[in-house]
Amino acid sequence: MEDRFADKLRPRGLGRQAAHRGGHTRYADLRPNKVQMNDHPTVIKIRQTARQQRIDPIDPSWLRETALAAGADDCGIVSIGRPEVDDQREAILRILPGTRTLLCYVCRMNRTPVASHQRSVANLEFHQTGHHVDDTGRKIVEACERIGIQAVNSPVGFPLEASRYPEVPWDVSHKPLAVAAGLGQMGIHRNVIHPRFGNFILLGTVLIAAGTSEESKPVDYNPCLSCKLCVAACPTGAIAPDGHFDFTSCYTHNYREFLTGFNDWVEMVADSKDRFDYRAKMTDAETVSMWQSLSFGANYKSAYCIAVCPAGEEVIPPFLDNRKEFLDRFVTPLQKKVERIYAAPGGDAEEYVRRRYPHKTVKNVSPALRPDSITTFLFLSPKVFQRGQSKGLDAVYHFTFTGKEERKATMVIRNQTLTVEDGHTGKADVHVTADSETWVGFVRKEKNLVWALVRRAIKVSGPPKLLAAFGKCFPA
Ligand code: B12
Ligand code: SF4
Repeated sequence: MEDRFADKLRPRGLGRQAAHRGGHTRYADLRPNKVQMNDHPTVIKIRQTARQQRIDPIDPSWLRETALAAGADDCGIVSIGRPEVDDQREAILRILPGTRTLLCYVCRMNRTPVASHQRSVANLEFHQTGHHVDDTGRKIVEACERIGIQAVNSPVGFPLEASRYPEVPWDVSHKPLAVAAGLGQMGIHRNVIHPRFGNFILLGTVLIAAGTSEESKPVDYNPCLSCKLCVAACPTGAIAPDGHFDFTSCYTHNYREFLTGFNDWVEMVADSKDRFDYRAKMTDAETVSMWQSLSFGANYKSAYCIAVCPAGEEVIPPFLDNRKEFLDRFVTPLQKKVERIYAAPGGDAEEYVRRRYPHKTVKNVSPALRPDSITTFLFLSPKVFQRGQSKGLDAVYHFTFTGKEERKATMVIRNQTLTVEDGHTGKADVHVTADSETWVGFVRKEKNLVWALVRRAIKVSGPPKLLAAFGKCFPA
């Protein structure tokens, strides 16, 4: 009975030897033999049709016209050999082996909705433009496939390669490629500013497995005016006037309902004794917001840095005409907004909001960016390091990890900067010797430090105050 059913499913022309053996169909058994392949209708049809020539190299003006027709507002071309691609080349070639050209493009966002203090309005514009960027990439890929060229569009942001978390979960970093493609320069707020459209753009990149004869050069000036309105508007203090970007401050607030912000919420639910305990931790509005993010796409909490930026030829006129009016219209409403700001306890953002925006409420949450190995501990440390908390600290920490992951590393905290190096360098002020799994468990708050010290799974030599000062730089 089973065999007759399998016979019915077998495409015509396949040898009878393709029957199940011992319950498993072997792939080799399913292949048609050569005579049957020659008789196959698809094979006959294709052999009789004149095949389109693969066009390589591609005409650069065809690429540009295709990108604009697909929905891009501007585009540029970068060859895979360019030095700006050095740190991404390997990842790009893993996605599309044979990539020789990167077609970078931008899609404009409507400025007034992005500048709105209503999150629903601004988020809709971010999401819709994000979808438009992805659609544009798909259409470019479709056009390339029609001329026999393989191409891949890289997501605007999400989905990410989530399984790689907490290591970098994306492969193509659009910003440096857009800069190489002459689509703008990064402003003090780390977003790419287009000479005409300003920072009201989202970026896309299509990887193309063919060459082209021309490519773009970076814009020879930075459209950023250094007006620092982004510094003034950011509610978390993530953008410093000196150009330092505090990843954790931005991520913990703006991405509260994304990625590990979501992890933290799940753990809050899991830790709650009952509904009343949960309600003590989360307001009804926050739960509704989480539901909204899950249903309609995760919503950003701020992006004020983009909203207030006056750079770009099409954006700047009202700023040049009347600065005070520009500030009153775009910056002040965001500064005055009464809202909840998510911040790591004891981190730089918490301090900043309490000092700068006393009318905003700080809610302490964990960024939940935690390592799962010594490698990810060393990788993530600079991302979560809080330079404000390291003021006055000048110390060298040597780590010796034993057990599952044997590794030596040096961390130096000096001039409010953290550097991480492999091996032991310089003279240590503090030496930590730790079983690698115990250390990771301690950083993840799964293992108790006192218990680990008593059991000698973690040993510390050096002044305890330097160890405490170290911990203060990494609020969790
Ligand atoms: C990671 C990321 C972020 C991070 C870090 C941003 C940053 N400044 O690098 C966070 C979560 C903070 C973020 C926030 C925002 N982002 Co974002 N983001 C990205 C993403 C996925 C990669 C960024 C990147 O390439 N960085 C450059 C590399 C070279 O930076 P880096 O110094 O090596 O590493 C930094 C980060 O990448 C991060 N990082 C490093 N390793 C890891 C590992 C993990 C697990 C995580 C989570 C982060 C992380 O820490 C570093 C410190 O800044 C891109 C999409 C993409 N695939 O390119 C969008 C992108 C950069 N984001 C964008 C936008 C619009 C935003 C927001 C406005 C979101 C919003 N709508 O509210 C804010 C703006 C914040 C700001 N002022 O920069 C746009 C920028 C458009 C433009 N005009 O330039 C992009 C290009 C998306 C797109 N396709 O258009 N973003
Ligand atoms: S997205 Fe928000 S928190 Fe992040 S830098 Fe911009 S204004 Fe600040």
